Formats: sequence, structure tokens, C-alpha cells
Amino acid sequence: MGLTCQSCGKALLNEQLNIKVGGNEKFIVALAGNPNVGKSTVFNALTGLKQHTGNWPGKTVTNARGSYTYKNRKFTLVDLPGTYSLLANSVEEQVARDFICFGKPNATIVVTDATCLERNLNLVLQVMELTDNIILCVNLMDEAKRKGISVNIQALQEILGVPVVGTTARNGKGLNQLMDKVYNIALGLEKTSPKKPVYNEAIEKEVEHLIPKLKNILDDKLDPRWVALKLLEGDQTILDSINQFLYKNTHKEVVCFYGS
Ligand SMILES: Nc1nc2c(ncn2[C@@H]2O[C@H](COP(=O)(O)OP(=O)(O)OP(=O)(O)O)[C@@H](O)[C@H]2O)c(=O)[nH]1
Ligand SMILES: [Mg+2]
Repeated sequence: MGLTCQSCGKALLNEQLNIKVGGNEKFIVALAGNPNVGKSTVFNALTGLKQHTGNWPGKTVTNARGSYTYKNRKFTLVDLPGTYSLLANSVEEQVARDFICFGKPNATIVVTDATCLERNLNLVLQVMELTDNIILCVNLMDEAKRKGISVNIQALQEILGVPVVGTTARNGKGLNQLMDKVYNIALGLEKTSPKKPVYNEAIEKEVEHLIPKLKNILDDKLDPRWVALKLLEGDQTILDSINQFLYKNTHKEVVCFYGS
């Protein structure tokens, strides 16, 4: 397998969404999660009436953005479509993946359902592979309690290596703590150390082989390990997205060929 490309352009997604980046004051926060786990409830509770809706650039999928202020800092929250994975099998998954990947949010909250955490953790692990700036929000804690399920937030935090906050978004419980964690991660006051999945020997060997080549090409704009894993999956959409968001207007493109 080989890769060719000549140069890197600037990420365009925030511009296309009319999200103004830059300055010390405005931080971008992505809100990801499986469908129906309470993402929009968290989004509405934090942003109130300060919301805009539209479509993702070139897609029929709805996009909602809103803002809130916490400790005198302004945060722009982006409500991503509900997805079970970031494998780009659907437009929704590709939109969510591309925003986390190319929109470069200062923090990504993954909202999960406390009553079926195991299923939700699949997406959490995928986001952890993509970014270190992640906060796990275990929502529907009231429902879990009602069903006799207790979630050990501290243990989860230690196992995953990322901040975990238990919430009941419907009545606002835990949302202050969530904003506090987002603040700490976005401003770099707290560092995470996500325990990223390790694959079998054959895959890890190929990843190791690809990383140095990808480092040259990606120029610190994307995590080369993550891109290597996508290429080994044979995911063509990641190349399309790199060309769309990193290399647009540069006359450059990245292509992948398989061979000896
Ligand atoms: N009991 C309880 N219900 C909640 C909580 N948070 C959200 N809900 C309810 O769960 C349902 C789904 O909430 P949404 O906020 O629409 O979920 P979502 O993740 O945005 O869903 P999609 O956008 O369809 O993926 C709604 O009926 C909410 O009122 C919570 O903490 N406790
Ligand atoms: Mg929603």
C-alpha cells in the first residue's frame, strides 16, 4: 500500500458552518452519542434560546449549533447526529466523524445511556481513538436508578482514562459538573489519557509501517495512527474527506493505492 500527496490546506468545516474560530474566548464543543440518549436535551439545557439550525454543508442532515457562557468564556456547542459508530457507513456517521476529525473541536462530549452503557461504549472507544479531548457524559442516571442499575463513575473514569460525569439532563442534574469538565479540557487545564484500543499483532505491525509515511503527509493535522487504521479498514471516505477538508483549494490530493 502506498500514499501520495504534496501539501496540506486548512480545515474548512468551521467556515462552512459559519462557526467563527480564533480568539481566546470562543471554544467549540461537539456533542456526540448514540440516537436517543439525550444529546438534544443536554444541548437545549446548556444553550437555551441561543441556537441556530441549518444543514451540514452539502448534506440533507440537520445541523444545530448553540452557545453558552461558563466562567466568562463562550462555548459553541454543535449537536451531532445520533450514531452508533463513526465508521462512515451512513451520511450521519460521516458528518459526525468529519466534524470531530476536521472541525477540531476543543472538546467532544459523548453522551451515553446509563441503562445500556455497554452498547454505548463502542462509540466512546471510537471517539477516544480520534481525539484526546473527550468527556464522557453518562446520562439517564435517573432511569438507571429506577431499573436498579448503579454506574461506578469513578471506576469508569479510571478504566477509560477520560473524565466521566453522571447526568440526568431532563432535570438539569450534573450539567454544571459537565460544563466544568468541558471548561477544563477546552482550556487545557486538565489532561486526559484515553486508553486507546490495541489491535492484534498483524494490524499493529501494518499501523507501525504506515505511521511514518502518514506523518509526512498529514503534517500534524490528523492523528496518523487513526488514519492508518482507517486505511487498513479500506475506508475510502476518509481519503475523500481529507481531500475535501484539508486539501481543498490547494491543487493537491491524497490517493491510496494497494500493491506490493
Ligand atoms: N428520564 C430521563 N429522560 C431523559 C433524560 N435525558 C433525555 N431524556 C429523554 O430522552 C428522550 C430522548 O432525548 P433527546 O434529547 O431527544 O435524545 P437525542 O440523543 O438528542 O436523540 P436523537 O437526536 O434522536 O439521536 C426524550 O424523551 C428526553 O426527554 C434523562 O436524563 N432522564
Ligand atoms: Mg437530538
